[in-house]
Amino acid sequence: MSRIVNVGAAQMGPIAVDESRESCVARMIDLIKQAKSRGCQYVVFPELALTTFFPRYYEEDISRMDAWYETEMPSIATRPLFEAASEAKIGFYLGYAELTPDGHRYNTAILVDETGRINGKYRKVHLPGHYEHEAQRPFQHLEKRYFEPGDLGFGVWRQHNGIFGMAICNDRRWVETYRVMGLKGVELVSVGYNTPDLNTSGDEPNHLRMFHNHLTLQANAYMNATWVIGVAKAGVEDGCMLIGGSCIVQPSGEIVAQAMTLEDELVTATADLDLTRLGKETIFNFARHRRVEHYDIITSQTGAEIPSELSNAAE
Ligand code: CDT
Repeated sequence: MSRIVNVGAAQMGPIAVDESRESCVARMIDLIKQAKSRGCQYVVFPELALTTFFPRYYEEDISRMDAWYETEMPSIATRPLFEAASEAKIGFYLGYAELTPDGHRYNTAILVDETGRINGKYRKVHLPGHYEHEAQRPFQHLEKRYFEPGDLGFGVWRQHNGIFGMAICNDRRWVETYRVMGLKGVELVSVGYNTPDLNTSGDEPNHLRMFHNHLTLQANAYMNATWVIGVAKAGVEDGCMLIGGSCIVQPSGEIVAQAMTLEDELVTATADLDLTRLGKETIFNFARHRRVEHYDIITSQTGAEIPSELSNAAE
């Protein structure tokens, strides 16, 4: 049973506001064909990979945004991707906006196995941005308006003889995301993202957007002894610059392959899932070293609260 998986980070360039799902799927099928020719068995696509990043548009009546969401998966438009991938015996991660039959809206990713079967589903937990139009911003980021926080938690699934997990964009900045999956033995975490190169909430040099992207992917890979594949939708989309920097991170925390462009680009690496063992059995052997008696506050309290009595250092 091989635990060596040839993996691909299938970065996508911008998706135009009027670009059809069929066009996006055709681009993804081209990336699948490249992945096949390079021996990949698993490919990761970005967050919201079937449309432009529509939360940058404000709409008072949310139901008027329904056309941006998928109501079935696979659909007529996306089935060719499932067929191309299963024909190539490639599993994949795909991000899209989901509208459920009972009217819930989620920022969702699915894990599809090499036969084209949906093996797992994740709904984004850490939604960034704001609910209302905020005129002072150069562009809007209305994820809190258009999505509910995910209701499925951080699952893991058996795939490619390993344990695979998923997260979406802003989730990658939160240690809890990876630690919950780490406690389920995760060996490969896939993360699609759409990250503007500008922080519209405060003053911050643009270069920090890429630094924080890689910092969080690499640090959490190391601290949970897992592979992490981060995949961007990149380039100037509808006047908004999105960072690239898609990368494959090994369990040591080092980047082993990284995108060079802001366009559709496949980045590949050979992921030996057994490279997770060193960390999991030694420095990050959770069973041996974690001290849960000191961690209650992590799940019982959400925001920071300064204790009424601060202990002073020297006793
Ligand atoms: N899509 C997404 O989650 N983007 C956020 C943008 C920053 S906050 C508005 C991110 O974490 O990259």
